[in-house]
Amino acid sequence: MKSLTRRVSKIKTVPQKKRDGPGISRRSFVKSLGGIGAGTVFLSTGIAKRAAAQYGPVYTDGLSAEQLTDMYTTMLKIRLWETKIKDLILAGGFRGVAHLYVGQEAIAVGVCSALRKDDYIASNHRGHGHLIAKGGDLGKMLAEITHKATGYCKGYGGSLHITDISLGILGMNGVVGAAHLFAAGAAYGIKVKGTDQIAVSFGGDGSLQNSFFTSAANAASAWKLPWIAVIENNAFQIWVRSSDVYGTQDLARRADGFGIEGRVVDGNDVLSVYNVARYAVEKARAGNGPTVIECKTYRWYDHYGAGGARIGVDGAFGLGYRSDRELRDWMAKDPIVRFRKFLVSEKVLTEERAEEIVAEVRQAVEDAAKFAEAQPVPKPEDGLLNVFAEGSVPLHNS
Ligand SMILES: Cc1ncc(C[n+]2csc(CCOP(=O)(O)OP(=O)(O)O)c2C)c(N)n1
Ligand SMILES: [Mg+2]
Repeated sequence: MKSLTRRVSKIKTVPQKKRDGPGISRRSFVKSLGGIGAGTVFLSTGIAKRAAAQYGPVYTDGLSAEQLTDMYTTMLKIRLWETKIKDLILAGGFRGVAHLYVGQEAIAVGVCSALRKDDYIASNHRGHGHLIAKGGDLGKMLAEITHKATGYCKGYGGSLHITDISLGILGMNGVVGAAHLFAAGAAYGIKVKGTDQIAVSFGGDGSLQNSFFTSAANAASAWKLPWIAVIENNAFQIWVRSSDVYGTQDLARRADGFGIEGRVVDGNDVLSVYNVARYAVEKARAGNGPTVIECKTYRWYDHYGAGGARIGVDGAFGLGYRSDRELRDWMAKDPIVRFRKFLVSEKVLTEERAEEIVAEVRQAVEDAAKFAEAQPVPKPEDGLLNVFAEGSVPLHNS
């Protein structure tokens, strides 16, 4: 185990702020990692030392075999639970809408593994992964998505509004970018209360296009709020390629103008994401303000639903706005396959155990689907319950 933690500590971390600075060039640093898709990404000992000095603390150092296995299991939960939803949509009779997160699992798991249960997350329309990584229940989530009376929001909200305050989940949200303002608001509340919690917002590359992020970033910077904005850059805003509508390649640079530290990370490498998230969390808990983390990634399915997908086949092909080849290139960087290879090569898991976990998660997903299927739909006569508040609101003195 000792040697594991030592070797895990050599995982890459490339803070954008320093990557063009003196010392090891970004090019030779990345080259030393063995390249994207290489599975394990160790640095040689000499470079690791210099990288730690140049690129800051390496938090993956302290991860136990149990934590690493949990991260693998949670990524699989997201993958297989959403794959089930895709198959249900294709089989027909699926009630509701779903923006699938498959391909981006390393981001939700890397970030949420760095958080405490009492920290907050505010999620967007592609948020199932965030919720599962923060401890959301697979059965209750599926019941909500299929509008059943025992779902998270009693079937009223569907995929886009799942909330569980007891887990710090402030809700998914269909309004692009709004999560940033929600989380910054929660971070303001944390500051007023004087606790050491953190509030994280998840948004896509499109979430920087309107004023929610601007307002949130401005306030978070001015008041040093414990806010972390995670930008999941999956290259598209619906069917529009982000590189066609942004003048900058690294969206983390948007943070510069607000005086906020912006970092770029490989969003398909769960340990790299964890490392930079943990850095931002430690910084915010110590009262040193916000961070914007841009994670480069790719979604495997269409913007929503299951267009171009088939039952039993991963990925959505034949879509007009992207090439199958581009999708296949990204599927070759599958964050779960990469992490599993790493865990097996580090002897955290055997191939047999890794496969057993797949079977266990598959069973949990089937159980969740059976649970959701058996749940009742809300009664029409209850349609106006939970819409209006009951009781009275005390008058304000001033
Ligand atoms: C304020 C607002 N504007 C427009 C939309 C329509 N809309 C829904 S998703 C989406 C694109 C979001 O892209 P991105 O933030 O990159 O997230 P991704 O879907 O790629 O995960 C848009 C424009 C919306 N829901 N809310
Ligand atoms: Mg996007």
